[in-house]
Amino acid sequence: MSQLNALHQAPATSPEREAYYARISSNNLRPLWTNLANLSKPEPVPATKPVVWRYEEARALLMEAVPLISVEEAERRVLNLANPGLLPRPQITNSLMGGLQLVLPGEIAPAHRHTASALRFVIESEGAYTAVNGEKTEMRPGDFVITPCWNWHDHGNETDKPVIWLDVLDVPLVSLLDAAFTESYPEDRQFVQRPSGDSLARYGSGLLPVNYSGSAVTSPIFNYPYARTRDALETMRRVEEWDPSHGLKLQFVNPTNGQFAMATIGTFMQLLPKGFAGERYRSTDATVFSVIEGSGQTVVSGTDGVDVVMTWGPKDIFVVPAWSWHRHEVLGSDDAVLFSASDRPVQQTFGLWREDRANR
Ligand code: GTQ
Repeated sequence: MSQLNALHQAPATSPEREAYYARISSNNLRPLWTNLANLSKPEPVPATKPVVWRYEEARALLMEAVPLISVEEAERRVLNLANPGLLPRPQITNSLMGGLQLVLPGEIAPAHRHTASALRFVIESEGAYTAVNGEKTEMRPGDFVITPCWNWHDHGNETDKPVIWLDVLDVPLVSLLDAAFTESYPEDRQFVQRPSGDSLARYGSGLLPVNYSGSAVTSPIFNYPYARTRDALETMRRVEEWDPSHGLKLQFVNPTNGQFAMATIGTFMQLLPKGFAGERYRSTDATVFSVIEGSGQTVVSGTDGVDVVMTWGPKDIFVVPAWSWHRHEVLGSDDAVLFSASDRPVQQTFGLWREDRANR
Protein backbone atom coordinates (compact mmCIF):
# COMPACT_ATOMS: atom_id res chain seq x y z
CA MET A 1 0.00 0.00 0.00
CA SER A 2 1.42 3.39 -0.94
CA GLN A 3 2.08 6.00 1.72
CA LEU A 4 -0.75 8.08 0.25
CA ASN A 5 -3.34 5.35 0.72
CA ALA A 6 -2.17 4.18 4.13
CA LEU A 7 -5.02 4.50 6.57
CA HIS A 8 -4.64 5.57 10.11
CA GLN A 9 -4.06 2.81 12.64
CA ALA A 10 -4.93 3.29 16.27
CA PRO A 11 -1.69 4.07 18.18
CA ALA A 12 -0.65 1.53 20.79
CA THR A 13 -1.64 2.21 24.34
CA SER A 14 0.64 2.65 27.33
CA PRO A 15 0.09 3.11 31.08
CA GLU A 16 0.98 6.80 30.73
CA ARG A 17 -1.45 7.28 27.87
CA GLU A 18 -4.25 5.42 29.69
CA ALA A 19 -3.70 7.57 32.79
CA TYR A 20 -3.86 10.65 30.62
CA TYR A 21 -7.10 9.50 28.93
CA ALA A 22 -8.63 8.85 32.35
CA ARG A 23 -7.55 12.28 33.56
CA ILE A 24 -8.99 14.24 30.66
CA SER A 25 -12.25 12.29 30.58
CA SER A 26 -13.47 14.02 33.73
CA ASN A 27 -13.09 17.31 31.82
CA ASN A 28 -15.38 15.98 29.03
CA LEU A 29 -12.43 15.51 26.68
CA ARG A 30 -11.41 12.43 24.68
CA PRO A 31 -8.47 11.74 22.33
CA LEU A 32 -9.38 11.58 18.65
CA TRP A 33 -6.42 9.40 17.75
CA THR A 34 -7.70 6.30 19.54
CA ASN A 35 -10.94 6.54 17.53
CA LEU A 36 -9.74 7.87 14.19
CA ALA A 37 -9.39 4.42 12.61
CA ASN A 38 -13.11 3.80 13.32
CA LEU A 39 -14.09 7.13 11.83
CA SER A 40 -11.97 6.96 8.70
CA LYS A 41 -12.98 3.81 6.85
CA PRO A 42 -12.02 3.68 3.16
CA GLU A 43 -15.69 3.18 2.29
CA PRO A 44 -19.07 2.83 4.01
CA VAL A 45 -19.61 -0.29 6.13
CA PRO A 46 -23.39 -0.18 6.66
CA ALA A 47 -25.00 -1.84 9.65
CA THR A 48 -28.26 -2.09 7.65
CA LYS A 49 -28.96 -5.66 6.52
CA PRO A 50 -30.57 -6.76 3.27
CA VAL A 51 -34.01 -7.97 4.39
CA VAL A 52 -37.36 -8.92 2.84
CA TRP A 53 -40.72 -8.55 4.57
CA ARG A 54 -43.23 -10.92 2.99
CA TYR A 55 -46.48 -9.06 2.73
CA GLU A 56 -48.81 -11.94 3.50
CA GLU A 57 -46.97 -12.73 6.75
CA ALA A 58 -46.65 -9.09 7.82
CA ARG A 59 -50.30 -8.43 6.94
CA ALA A 60 -51.52 -11.36 9.04
CA LEU A 61 -49.48 -10.12 12.02
CA LEU A 62 -50.77 -6.57 11.53
CA MET A 63 -54.35 -7.91 11.59
CA GLU A 64 -53.60 -9.60 14.93
CA ALA A 65 -53.11 -6.10 16.40
CA VAL A 66 -56.77 -5.20 15.73
CA PRO A 67 -58.32 -6.80 18.84
CA LEU A 68 -55.34 -5.69 20.93
CA ILE A 69 -55.29 -1.99 20.18
CA SER A 70 -57.80 0.49 18.78
CA VAL A 71 -56.72 3.17 16.37
CA GLU A 72 -57.79 5.78 18.98
CA GLU A 73 -55.42 4.36 21.54
CA ALA A 74 -52.63 3.69 19.08
CA GLU A 75 -53.14 7.00 17.18
CA ARG A 76 -51.46 5.22 14.27
CA ARG A 77 -51.79 1.43 13.97
CA VAL A 78 -48.38 0.79 12.48
CA LEU A 79 -45.95 -2.13 12.62
CA ASN A 80 -42.47 -0.78 12.01
CA LEU A 81 -40.23 -2.62 9.59
CA ALA A 82 -37.30 -3.06 11.93
CA ASN A 83 -34.03 -3.79 10.20
CA PRO A 84 -32.20 -6.41 12.33
CA GLY A 85 -28.87 -4.67 11.71
CA LEU A 86 -30.09 -1.45 13.34
CA LEU A 87 -31.78 -2.73 16.50
CA PRO A 88 -32.76 -1.56 19.06
CA ARG A 89 -33.76 1.40 16.84
CA PRO A 90 -36.88 0.32 14.89
CA GLN A 91 -35.60 1.74 11.60
CA ILE A 92 -35.58 0.36 8.10
CA THR A 93 -32.32 2.14 7.17
CA ASN A 94 -29.97 4.45 9.04
CA SER A 95 -31.95 7.51 7.94
CA LEU A 96 -35.50 6.21 7.42
CA MET A 97 -38.31 4.70 9.44
CA GLY A 98 -40.62 2.27 7.66
CA GLY A 99 -43.94 0.82 8.70
CA LEU A 100 -47.12 -0.87 7.57
CA GLN A 101 -50.18 1.11 8.58
CA LEU A 102 -53.69 -0.32 8.84
CA VAL A 103 -56.96 1.63 8.91
CA LEU A 104 -60.11 -0.52 9.12
CA PRO A 105 -63.49 0.43 7.66
CA GLY A 106 -65.02 3.19 9.80
CA GLU A 107 -61.79 4.09 11.59
CA ILE A 108 -60.07 7.46 11.66
CA ALA A 109 -56.39 7.96 12.43
CA PRO A 110 -56.77 11.39 14.05
CA ALA A 111 -55.29 14.60 12.66
CA HIS A 112 -51.86 15.68 13.81
CA ARG A 113 -48.73 17.19 12.34
CA HIS A 114 -45.01 16.74 12.79
CA THR A 115 -41.82 18.12 11.34
CA ALA A 116 -40.85 14.67 10.06
CA SER A 117 -42.01 14.17 6.47
CA ALA A 118 -43.86 11.02 5.49
CA LEU A 119 -44.70 9.18 2.32
CA ARG A 120 -47.43 6.59 1.94
CA PHE A 121 -47.03 3.97 -0.71
CA VAL A 122 -50.44 2.36 -1.05
CA ILE A 123 -50.54 -1.44 -1.01
CA GLU A 124 -54.19 -2.37 -0.39
CA SER A 125 -57.05 0.11 -0.71
CA GLU A 126 -60.33 0.52 -2.47
CA GLY A 127 -60.58 4.23 -1.94
CA ALA A 128 -59.76 4.96 1.69
CA TYR A 129 -58.56 8.54 2.08
CA THR A 130 -55.89 10.66 3.61
CA ALA A 131 -56.39 14.38 4.15
CA VAL A 132 -53.38 16.67 3.95
CA ASN A 133 -53.39 20.42 4.41
CA GLY A 134 -57.11 20.83 3.79
CA GLU A 135 -57.47 18.41 0.86
CA LYS A 136 -58.61 14.82 0.80
CA THR A 137 -57.27 12.24 -1.63
CA GLU A 138 -58.49 8.73 -2.32
CA MET A 139 -55.79 6.11 -2.15
CA ARG A 140 -55.41 3.32 -4.70
CA PRO A 141 -52.73 0.60 -4.88
CA GLY A 142 -49.46 1.97 -6.26
CA ASP A 143 -50.29 5.61 -5.44
CA PHE A 144 -47.44 7.64 -3.97
CA VAL A 145 -48.84 10.06 -1.38
CA ILE A 146 -46.86 12.73 0.49
CA THR A 147 -47.37 14.25 3.92
CA PRO A 148 -44.98 17.22 3.93
CA CYS A 149 -43.20 18.57 7.00
CA TRP A 150 -45.62 20.23 9.47
CA ASN A 151 -48.81 19.61 7.43
CA TRP A 152 -51.95 18.46 9.25
CA HIS A 153 -52.94 14.96 8.21
CA ASP A 154 -55.60 12.43 9.15
CA HIS A 155 -56.42 9.11 7.54
CA GLY A 156 -59.85 7.55 7.19
CA ASN A 157 -61.57 4.60 5.63
CA GLU A 158 -65.19 4.92 4.53
CA THR A 159 -64.99 1.79 2.36
CA ASP A 160 -65.77 -1.75 3.48
CA LYS A 161 -62.21 -3.10 3.00
CA PRO A 162 -59.10 -2.55 5.14
CA VAL A 163 -56.51 -0.11 3.83
CA ILE A 164 -52.83 -0.87 4.27
CA TRP A 165 -49.92 1.19 3.09
CA LEU A 166 -46.17 1.44 3.50
CA ASP A 167 -45.10 4.46 5.55
CA VAL A 168 -41.61 5.86 5.04
CA LEU A 169 -40.58 8.77 7.26
CA ASP A 170 -37.39 10.77 7.73
CA VAL A 171 -37.74 10.51 11.53
CA PRO A 172 -34.12 9.38 12.17
CA LEU A 173 -32.76 12.35 10.20
CA VAL A 174 -35.03 14.84 11.95
CA SER A 175 -34.16 13.32 15.35
CA LEU A 176 -30.45 13.50 14.56
CA LEU A 177 -30.89 17.23 14.02
CA ASP A 178 -33.04 17.61 17.16
CA ALA A 179 -35.70 19.34 15.07
CA ALA A 180 -38.67 17.09 15.92
CA PHE A 181 -41.96 18.81 16.80
CA THR A 182 -45.42 17.21 16.97
CA GLU A 183 -48.86 18.72 17.52
CA SER A 184 -52.39 17.28 17.77
CA TYR A 185 -55.31 18.84 15.92
CA PRO A 186 -58.27 19.74 18.18
CA GLU A 187 -60.62 17.43 16.21
CA ASP A 188 -60.21 13.94 14.78
CA ARG A 189 -60.58 15.27 11.26
CA GLN A 190 -59.15 18.46 9.89
CA PHE A 191 -61.30 20.97 8.08
CA VAL A 192 -61.37 20.16 4.36
CA GLN A 193 -61.20 23.33 2.28
CA ARG A 194 -60.47 22.15 -1.25
CA PRO A 195 -62.04 19.56 -3.56
CA SER A 196 -60.25 16.25 -4.10
CA GLY A 197 -57.85 16.40 -7.01
CA ASP A 198 -57.27 20.14 -6.67
CA SER A 199 -53.49 19.97 -6.19
CA LEU A 200 -53.06 17.38 -8.95
CA ALA A 201 -55.00 19.59 -11.36
CA ARG A 202 -53.06 22.72 -10.44
CA TYR A 203 -49.55 21.30 -10.32
CA GLY A 204 -49.57 17.83 -11.83
CA SER A 205 -50.73 18.33 -15.39
CA GLY A 206 -47.59 19.90 -16.88
CA LEU A 207 -49.11 23.27 -15.92
CA LEU A 208 -48.70 25.71 -13.04
CA PRO A 209 -51.08 28.46 -11.96
CA VAL A 210 -50.23 31.57 -14.01
CA ASN A 211 -47.58 33.81 -12.43
CA TYR A 212 -46.72 31.04 -10.00
CA SER A 213 -43.46 31.98 -8.42
CA GLY A 214 -41.32 30.46 -5.79
CA SER A 215 -40.54 26.88 -5.17
CA ALA A 216 -41.98 24.67 -2.51
CA VAL A 217 -39.48 22.48 -0.65
CA THR A 218 -41.97 19.63 -0.96
CA SER A 219 -44.01 19.02 -4.09
CA PRO A 220 -47.48 20.59 -3.92
CA ILE A 221 -48.79 17.43 -5.62
CA PHE A 222 -49.50 15.09 -2.75
CA ASN A 223 -50.89 12.11 -4.63
CA TYR A 224 -49.07 10.79 -7.71
CA PRO A 225 -51.61 8.20 -8.90
CA TYR A 226 -50.29 4.83 -10.02
CA ALA A 227 -52.47 4.82 -13.12
CA ARG A 228 -50.50 7.77 -14.51
CA THR A 229 -47.09 6.48 -13.45
CA ARG A 230 -47.76 3.05 -14.90
CA ASP A 231 -48.95 4.56 -18.13
CA ALA A 232 -45.75 6.64 -18.42
CA LEU A 233 -43.61 3.52 -18.04
CA GLU A 234 -45.71 1.57 -20.51
CA THR A 235 -45.41 4.30 -23.14
CA MET A 236 -41.68 4.79 -22.54
CA ARG A 237 -40.90 1.14 -23.03
CA ARG A 238 -41.67 1.37 -26.71
CA VAL A 239 -38.37 3.22 -27.21
CA GLU A 240 -36.49 0.48 -25.39
CA GLU A 241 -34.01 2.61 -23.45
CA TRP A 242 -33.41 -0.06 -20.84
CA ASP A 243 -30.75 0.76 -18.29
CA PRO A 244 -28.66 -2.39 -17.74
CA SER A 245 -29.15 -2.19 -13.96
CA HIS A 246 -32.43 -0.32 -13.49
CA GLY A 247 -34.61 -1.18 -16.49
CA LEU A 248 -36.82 1.83 -17.09
CA LYS A 249 -36.61 4.07 -14.03
CA LEU A 250 -38.33 7.36 -13.28
CA GLN A 251 -37.98 9.64 -10.29
CA PHE A 252 -40.90 11.53 -8.80
CA VAL A 253 -40.39 15.26 -9.23
CA ASN A 254 -41.53 18.50 -7.63
CA PRO A 255 -42.87 20.51 -10.59
CA THR A 256 -42.10 23.85 -8.94
CA ASN A 257 -38.34 23.34 -8.85
CA GLY A 258 -37.48 20.18 -10.79
CA GLN A 259 -36.05 18.54 -7.68
CA PHE A 260 -37.14 15.37 -5.94
CA ALA A 261 -40.77 15.41 -4.79
CA MET A 262 -39.61 15.45 -1.16
CA ALA A 263 -36.55 17.28 0.15
CA THR A 264 -35.32 14.41 2.28
CA ILE A 265 -36.66 11.28 0.57
CA GLY A 266 -36.07 10.43 -3.09
CA THR A 267 -38.76 8.28 -4.68
CA PHE A 268 -38.63 6.24 -7.85
CA MET A 269 -40.68 3.86 -9.97
CA GLN A 270 -39.07 1.33 -12.27
CA LEU A 271 -40.19 -1.26 -14.77
CA LEU A 272 -38.09 -4.39 -15.19
CA PRO A 273 -39.26 -6.44 -18.15
CA LYS A 274 -39.96 -10.15 -18.05
CA GLY A 275 -36.63 -12.03 -18.26
CA PHE A 276 -34.59 -9.02 -17.06
CA ALA A 277 -31.23 -9.95 -15.51
CA GLY A 278 -29.70 -6.70 -14.30
CA GLU A 279 -26.04 -5.76 -14.05
CA ARG A 280 -24.50 -5.17 -10.66
CA TYR A 281 -24.89 -1.69 -9.20
CA ARG A 282 -24.33 0.12 -5.92
CA SER A 283 -24.93 3.60 -4.55
CA THR A 284 -24.50 5.28 -1.19
CA ASP A 285 -28.24 5.55 -0.52
CA ALA A 286 -29.70 2.51 1.21
CA THR A 287 -32.95 1.85 -0.63
CA VAL A 288 -36.37 0.56 0.40
CA PHE A 289 -38.23 -1.27 -2.39
CA SER A 290 -41.94 -2.03 -2.53
CA VAL A 291 -43.06 -4.48 -5.19
CA ILE A 292 -46.21 -3.60 -7.10
CA GLU A 293 -46.17 -6.10 -9.91
CA GLY A 294 -44.18 -9.19 -10.79
CA SER A 295 -41.76 -11.50 -9.02
CA GLY A 296 -38.02 -11.79 -8.93
CA GLN A 297 -34.93 -11.77 -6.83
CA THR A 298 -32.36 -9.24 -5.78
CA VAL A 299 -28.91 -10.59 -5.05
CA VAL A 300 -26.85 -8.50 -2.62
CA SER A 301 -23.13 -9.17 -2.12
CA GLY A 302 -22.44 -9.11 1.59
CA THR A 303 -19.33 -7.41 3.00
CA ASP A 304 -18.17 -10.91 4.01
CA GLY A 305 -18.31 -11.98 0.35
CA VAL A 306 -21.43 -14.11 0.84
CA ASP A 307 -24.37 -13.34 -1.44
CA VAL A 308 -27.79 -12.75 0.09
CA VAL A 309 -30.63 -13.71 -2.26
CA MET A 310 -33.87 -11.86 -1.56
CA THR A 311 -36.78 -13.33 -3.50
CA TRP A 312 -39.85 -11.14 -3.81
CA GLY A 313 -43.35 -11.06 -5.20
CA PRO A 314 -46.21 -8.58 -5.34
CA LYS A 315 -46.63 -6.39 -2.20
CA ASP A 316 -43.36 -7.56 -0.60
CA ILE A 317 -40.94 -4.98 0.78
CA PHE A 318 -37.16 -5.28 0.78
CA VAL A 319 -34.08 -3.22 1.57
CA VAL A 320 -30.75 -2.90 -0.19
CA PRO A 321 -28.10 -1.44 2.17
CA ALA A 322 -25.85 1.46 1.17
CA TRP A 323 -22.82 0.80 -1.03
CA SER A 324 -23.66 -2.87 -1.49
CA TRP A 325 -23.33 -4.50 -4.88
CA HIS A 326 -26.67 -5.89 -6.01
CA ARG A 327 -28.57 -6.96 -9.10
CA HIS A 328 -32.24 -7.47 -9.85
CA GLU A 329 -33.62 -10.43 -11.78
CA VAL A 330 -37.19 -10.89 -12.90
CA LEU A 331 -38.57 -14.41 -12.52
CA GLY A 332 -41.84 -15.75 -13.83
CA SER A 333 -43.89 -14.62 -16.76
CA ASP A 334 -44.72 -11.00 -15.80
CA ASP A 335 -42.91 -7.69 -15.97
CA ALA A 336 -41.97 -6.30 -12.57
CA VAL A 337 -42.71 -2.81 -11.26
CA LEU A 338 -40.87 -1.56 -8.18
CA PHE A 339 -41.36 1.58 -6.14
CA SER A 340 -38.33 2.70 -4.15
CA ALA A 341 -37.34 5.36 -1.63
CA SER A 342 -34.03 6.52 -0.17
CA ASP A 343 -32.28 9.54 1.35
CA ARG A 344 -30.64 10.38 -2.00
CA PRO A 345 -31.81 14.05 -2.06
CA VAL A 346 -30.02 14.72 1.22
CA GLN A 347 -26.84 13.06 0.04
CA GLN A 348 -26.91 14.92 -3.26
CA THR A 349 -27.52 18.27 -1.57
CA PHE A 350 -24.38 17.79 0.46
CA GLY A 351 -22.25 16.35 -2.35
CA LEU A 352 -22.09 12.92 -0.73
CA TRP A 353 -23.96 10.70 -3.13
CA ARG A 354 -21.95 8.20 -5.17
CA GLU A 355 -22.85 5.36 -7.47
CA ASP A 356 -20.82 2.63 -9.05
CA ARG A 357 -21.51 0.13 -11.79
CA ALA A 358 -19.84 -3.16 -12.50
CA ASN A 359 -18.37 -3.69 -15.97
CA ARG A 360 -17.58 -0.02 -16.52
O1 GTQ B 1 -49.50 8.41 9.64
O2 GTQ B 1 -48.96 10.22 10.68
O3 GTQ B 1 -45.62 5.37 10.39
O4 GTQ B 1 -47.27 10.06 12.61
C1 GTQ B 1 -45.33 7.05 12.00
C2 GTQ B 1 -45.75 8.25 12.56
C3 GTQ B 1 -47.14 7.17 10.44
C4 GTQ B 1 -48.76 9.05 10.40
C5 GTQ B 1 -46.03 6.52 10.94
C6 GTQ B 1 -46.87 8.91 12.06
C7 GTQ B 1 -47.56 8.35 10.98
